[in-house]
Amino acid sequence: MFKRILIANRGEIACRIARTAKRLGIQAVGVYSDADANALHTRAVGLAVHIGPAAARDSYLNIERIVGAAKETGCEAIHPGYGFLSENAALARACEDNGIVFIGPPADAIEAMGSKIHAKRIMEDSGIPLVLGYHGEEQSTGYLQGIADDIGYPVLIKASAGGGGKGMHVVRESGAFESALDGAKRESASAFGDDTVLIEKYLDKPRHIEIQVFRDHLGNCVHLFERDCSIQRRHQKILEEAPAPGLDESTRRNMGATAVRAATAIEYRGAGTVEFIMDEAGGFYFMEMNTRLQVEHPVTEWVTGQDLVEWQLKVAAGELLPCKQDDLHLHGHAFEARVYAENPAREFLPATGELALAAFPEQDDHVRVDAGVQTGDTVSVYYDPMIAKVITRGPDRRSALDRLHGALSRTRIAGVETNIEFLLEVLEQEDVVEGHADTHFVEKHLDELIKPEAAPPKVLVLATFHEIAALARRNQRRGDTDPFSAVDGWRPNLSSEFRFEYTDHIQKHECRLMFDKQGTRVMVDEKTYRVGGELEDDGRLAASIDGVKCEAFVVRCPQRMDLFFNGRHYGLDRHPDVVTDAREADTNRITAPMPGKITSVSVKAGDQVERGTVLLALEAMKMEHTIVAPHDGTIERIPYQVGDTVAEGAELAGYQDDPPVGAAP
Ligand code: MV4
Repeated sequence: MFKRILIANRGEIACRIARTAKRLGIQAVGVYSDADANALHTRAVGLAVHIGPAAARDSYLNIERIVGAAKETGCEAIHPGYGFLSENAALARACEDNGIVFIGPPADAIEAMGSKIHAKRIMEDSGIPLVLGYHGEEQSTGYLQGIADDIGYPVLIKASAGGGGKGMHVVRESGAFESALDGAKRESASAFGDDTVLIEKYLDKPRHIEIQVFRDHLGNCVHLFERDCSIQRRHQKILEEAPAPGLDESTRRNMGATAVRAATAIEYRGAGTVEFIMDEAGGFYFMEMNTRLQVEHPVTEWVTGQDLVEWQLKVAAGELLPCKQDDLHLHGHAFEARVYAENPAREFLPATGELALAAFPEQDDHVRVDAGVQTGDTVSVYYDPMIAKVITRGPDRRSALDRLHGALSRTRIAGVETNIEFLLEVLEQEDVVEGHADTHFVEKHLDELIKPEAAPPKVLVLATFHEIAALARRNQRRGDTDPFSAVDGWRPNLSSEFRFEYTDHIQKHECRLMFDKQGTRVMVDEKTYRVGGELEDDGRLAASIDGVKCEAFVVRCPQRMDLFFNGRHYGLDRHPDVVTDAREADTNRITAPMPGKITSVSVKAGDQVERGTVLLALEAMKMEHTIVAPHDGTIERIPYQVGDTVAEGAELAGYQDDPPVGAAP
C-alpha cells in the first residue's frame, strides 16, 4: 500500500479521501489555491501544497502544479477526486511519465469513454444494449436527416464530446431537424472543439440508473449494485438512492452483469460507473460511463458496507479486489441529498459569502454528513457551491427517507441561502415518497417545490426583538449595569423607538421596536406585539409574544439574519439599523441615542435635508445606527467627524433655527 498520496481536489471529497487515508495509515497531502488557504480540506491534512490562484484553471486544473506538488512532497500516487482533473487523460499520462500512480483508470479508458460515439461503438461490439440510434462517421446534414426520419421522432441530438446532458437537443418533428442540428453542431464546436454528434430515439420519461463497478489489474470485476439518480435539475443531481426503488431482482442482476461486461470490454481498472436510462417498460440502455469516483458513492457504501475509497487505493496499489461478487449483498436502503449554497427562489442562483453557521446533524450509524465546510468558512464564486452531502440509511426505503428529512431539518446553515427547504419539499412529494420519480420530476413540480414565502409576522417580531436581546445579553455578560442591560424598561421614563428593515423572499418589512411605559413592543405591518424574553448563550432566543412563549434559534450578521423557527428556516436580508428617536422628532438638535463612534457623515453644514435623509452613522455596541433627519430643514452644524467617539446625548447635528420648526416658510 502507498505511504503517501496527494489529494488533487478540494471541499468535501478531499476531506472524504483524507478520512480513509488516515484510517489506513496513509499520509495524505493536500493542495490548495489562494481562495482555500484556510479551507476545511486544507486543514484536514497534515501537509498541503499551495498550487496557485483562486481560479480553478490556474490551480486545481493545473496538471503541472499538481504533479509538481506530488513530486515535491514525495507522494507515490494522486487521487483526483471528482470534477476538476478526475477524468483528464492528460493527468493520468503525466502521472505515468513521472512515476506516480494515478488513482483512477488507464488513460485510454478515460479517453474512450470521453467520446460518446467511441463509447457506444465499443459497447455495441460487446452486446451492451443501446438506445436505437446512430453513432457513425458520416456527419452530413442530409444523411443525418435521413437517419432521424428513419428512427422516428422525437429524436435526441447529442454532442459526442458532451456528457452529463451537455449539448443535447430534442427534435420533435422532421421539419425541425436541420436547424436543431445546426445549433447542436455550433454549440458543441464552441464548447468542446468538436462538432461530431450522435442521434438517438428520445425516451420520454426515463429513469437514471447507474451501476457502480470495480475492476482490478488481473481482470477481476464486480458491480456494487445500482443507484437511482433520477431526481435532477438541469442535469445537476439533487437526490440519489440505493437500491433503485421497484427494481426487480432479475433486472438488477441483469444490469449488474451488463455493467461488468462494459467495464471488461474496455479493460477498465478501478472505480467506474456505468450509466443507463430505463424506459417505462423496464428496458435499460447504456448512456455513458463515468471514469471516476462519483459524488453519490456514499449511498453505495452504505448499502454494501464497503469503503469505495479504500477499494480505489487498494486497486491502484496493485492489490486485488477486496471481495468477490458473491460476497456483496444489499443491506437496507440509503439516500443522499446534496446541500448547495444557492437560492432556489432566484432560479437557483449560486450563493456566496461567509457561513455564519454550518451546523450539521449528529452522525451515527444512520446519518452521515460529508461536509466540505465549517462555520466561518467562505463559499466563493470560484468553485461548485455544494457545501455538504447528507446521507442516511435504514432497514427500508421509508425509514431512510424519514431519517433524511429529519437530518436535513436539523441542518442549520446561516449566512448564505441554501436549498435545504427545497430539498425538504422534494422529500415530501408523493412521487418521491412512492419511489416513482423520473428525470422530469423537478421540472414538473417546480411550482410546488419552490414557494417563495413572506416571513410570518412572528418571525419578524423575533428578528426585531433579537436586535435588542443580543445587546442585553452582551452587557449582562460583561456585568454592565447600565441601562442597556435590561431589555424591558430600558431607559426608564423615556420612550424611544428603533426602526429595522428586513427583506424576505418577497418584500421589505419595516419593523419598529418601541420602549415606553407599556414595556417592550414590536410593530410589524401596523400591528403591535408585546414582546419579552431572553437570548441564551447558545443562540436560542426564548421569547414571549403577546404572552405566548416561543423559541427560535437566530444567527445575525451585519447584512443578514437567519432564523430557525417552528422547524423552518427564514433568511432575511438585514438593512442597516435606522434609529429615530421619538424625543427629538420636533427639535432642532439631534443627539446621540447612546455612546458610540461616528462611522460616516453624509451631510455638511448648509445642506437642505428632508425628513428621513441619512445624516450620519454611529457604531455602538457593534450595531450600526443610521441617524436620519427627524424633519425637513437646513443643517447648520455637524460637530463631529468620522472616527470621533461621542457620549450619549452629544449633539450630532443641528438645524438652522430659522425658520424654526413648524413655522410657515
Ligand atoms: C437521453 C434521454 C432520453 N432519450 N437519451 C441526460 C444526461 C445524459 N447522461 C443522458 N441524458 C439523457 N439521455 C435518450 N435517448 C434523456 C436524458 C435525460 C436525463 C437522463 C438522466 C438523468 C436526467 C436526465 C434529464 C434529462 C434528460
